[in-house]
Amino acid sequence: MAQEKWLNLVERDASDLDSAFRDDVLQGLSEPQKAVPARWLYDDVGSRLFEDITDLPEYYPTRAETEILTARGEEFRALIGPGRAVVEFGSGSSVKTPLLLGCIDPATYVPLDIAGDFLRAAAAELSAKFPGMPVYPVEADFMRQVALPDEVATLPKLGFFPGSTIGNMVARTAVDLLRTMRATLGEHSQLLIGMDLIKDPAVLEAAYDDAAGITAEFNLNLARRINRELGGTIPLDALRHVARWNDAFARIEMHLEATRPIAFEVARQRFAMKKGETIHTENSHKFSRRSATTLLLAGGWTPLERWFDQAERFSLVLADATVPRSAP
Ligand code: AVJ
Repeated sequence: MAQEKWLNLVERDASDLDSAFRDDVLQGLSEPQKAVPARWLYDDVGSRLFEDITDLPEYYPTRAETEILTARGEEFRALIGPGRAVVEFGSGSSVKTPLLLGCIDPATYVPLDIAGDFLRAAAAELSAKFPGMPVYPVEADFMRQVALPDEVATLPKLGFFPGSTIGNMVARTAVDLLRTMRATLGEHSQLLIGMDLIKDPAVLEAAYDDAAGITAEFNLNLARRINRELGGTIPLDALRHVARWNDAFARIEMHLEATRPIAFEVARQRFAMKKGETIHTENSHKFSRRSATTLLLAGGWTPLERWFDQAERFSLVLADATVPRSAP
């Protein structure tokens, strides 16, 4: 069946991922403020836990962004136009994607993700929803430039980066990523990007420390993954999930805090934590209208249009790879 051909998974650099995980963890645990890059939260278990987070009453970003995607289809259609290859960066379960694909009449869909099994399943499901539209899943780390499948080479691209995942990066890394996306997508491409907004810290902290404890599970899964995949001996019962608003940097930080002094090994290297010491596991930067614009411009993208949910908690920005010629 033709559809199956479209679903052949292209693996761009998955073989490097295991050693990259080990290197990041060993280096991160050796720093004075222990830290592990947030991308490693998203193995298959972590990706599934994140899906559960998106259903939580406290976690507003998914509902706010879905509200925008549902309400603004006509405007997307007018500004984006038909016939593009939609390239989604970190597609996960692709739940929001049909809302976009359904209104813009795209040529193909290219989901990129590092969680292979998850990607495969999501691509198959999406393909069934849009029979006749080829889907080319690519298992790749979207932080690096990706060689897109030959079949989409000549098509104009729309990058889709929902969820405010850009907020996981510090500004320097976010700018690198935006520039890398521009290189992946090529000239005349567009980018539709979700950017969460600065708001009451109490609302933000609740969104990242839910009453049901799902976000805590999601955070702890990283330690579990280190134990499983890197021969770790981290005592999970001695780690506590913490989410706090860092106002100076306009971001929510997730940490794993030691509730007693602990010692453990990862890949045969020894580490210790004092009581109260933390491993910093995620940043989720929040934006103002202006800081969002500045970041996009620095990354080589010119904002064309911006939409908000009714409560103005979240924004979706459509940007263009064409940078205007500078005034003086
Ligand atoms: C997947 C990056 C959008 O930062 O809001 C949710 C990840 N972490 N709860 C976010 C996350 C804890 C999420 N993003």
